[in-house]
Amino acid sequence: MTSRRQFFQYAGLAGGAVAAGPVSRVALAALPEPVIQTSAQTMAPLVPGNGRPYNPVVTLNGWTLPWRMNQGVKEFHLVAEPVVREMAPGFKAHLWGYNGQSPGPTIEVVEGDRIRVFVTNKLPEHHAVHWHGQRLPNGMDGVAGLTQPAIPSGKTFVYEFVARRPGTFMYHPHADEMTQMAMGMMGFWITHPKSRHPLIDDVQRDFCFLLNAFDIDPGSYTPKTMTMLDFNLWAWNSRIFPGIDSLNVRLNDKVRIRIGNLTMTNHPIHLHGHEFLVTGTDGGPTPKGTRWYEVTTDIGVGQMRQVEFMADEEGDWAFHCHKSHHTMNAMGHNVPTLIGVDHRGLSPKINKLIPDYMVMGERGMADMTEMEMPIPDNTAPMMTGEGPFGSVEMGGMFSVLKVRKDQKPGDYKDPGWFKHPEGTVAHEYTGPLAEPARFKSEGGQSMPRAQKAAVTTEVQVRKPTSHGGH
Ligand SMILES: [Cu+2]
Repeated sequence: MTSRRQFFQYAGLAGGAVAAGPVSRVALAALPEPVIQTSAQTMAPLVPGNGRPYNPVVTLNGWTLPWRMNQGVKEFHLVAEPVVREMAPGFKAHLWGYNGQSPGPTIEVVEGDRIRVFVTNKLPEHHAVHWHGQRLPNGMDGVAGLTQPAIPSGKTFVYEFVARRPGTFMYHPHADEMTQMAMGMMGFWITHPKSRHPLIDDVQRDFCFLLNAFDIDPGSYTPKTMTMLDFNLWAWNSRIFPGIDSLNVRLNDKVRIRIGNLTMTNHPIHLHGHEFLVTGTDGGPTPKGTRWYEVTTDIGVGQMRQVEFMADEEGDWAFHCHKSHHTMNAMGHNVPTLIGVDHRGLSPKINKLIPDYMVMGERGMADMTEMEMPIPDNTAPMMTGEGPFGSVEMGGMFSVLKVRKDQKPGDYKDPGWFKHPEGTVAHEYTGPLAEPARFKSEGGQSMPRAQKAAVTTEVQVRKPTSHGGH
């Protein structure tokens, strides 16, 4: 457990965290006042002002919902409503969410807590909230039509249960689910252990975020909700790179990252420079004998994974989904590969017909970040993000783990770019360059084809310096 002094250090961070204050007897008879978040920044951890103590999490580009205690019950108030979410600087989306943001606020409770969640529906259609992964009375499971009537527009329903097992959970709609999730409705739920747990270690940093996906045409604001698989924006907590905050830790901190997948495909999440253990799933903490070190863990649809590692290598370490099209933002899909095609002379001709025509992908796609390519308003560039050495050429599900010796304990602030020690950065080799030695026979077949008249196909390789050389 974190000491009280550490709590104050967390609380001293910039952010909009609201501490729970005393509530009058009259007010307790009414609904808890909903807390609305207007910012898409990562908020400081919400230090528990009452109830059992715990070490709070940090929600990437998100926040934790304040509660009030009412005769021993933790009361929360979620408001389902249309929101405007800044997905990246310069790009806002019209989404549906909870309490002003998509995703909704993280709910943090302690094992054994009695919970009461008021859900007010301000959507134009009915709603219901499913508490994904929880042990609870069947009638509290939040499946519209099956375990409860849907919450009509304008009405408030109450959910009540005991947080029976510690772990990493989510909440999401279970009424017109495809539309409401495609619009960004979801949130994180963490149940902290009530005392020392043999399978849950103390950590110095505890992060969480949800994987979500949208289909928003460049230049527009509202997701296409009928999309089944072909989403074009891959997000962490409804943010896309370079809009995702970095994960800032102190050298030799033990770090936990909790991730839930509410997209319609799997995401192999990959961390550079460190090995991690999967210490928890949707079912709770994993037995120690089942843990092994990895640098990538695949998170299936509807699953949660909790990974832990020692941040013992200083630097700026990439942290991203390993599907390379998930680290790009919206783009045209039906573009043929043009690598190696010589376009010279073609552009001027086409430009006579279409003034803004631009050759795309002749040398690869990296040009897409460098060119001052005209894009519609309210659109995130396809590949972007200025690093200390140039463009990172990323988008979507990408962020950076920043490990620093001089980061203060409990300080989640961005320390800026890593200052590499002299002589530790890859650099140009300027010595003599020998022709590469090649095998006499390149390739070959262990089971050759029958000797028929073989037709030799001429394959030409164009190298960057060989324009016109063949
Ligand atoms: Cu992915």
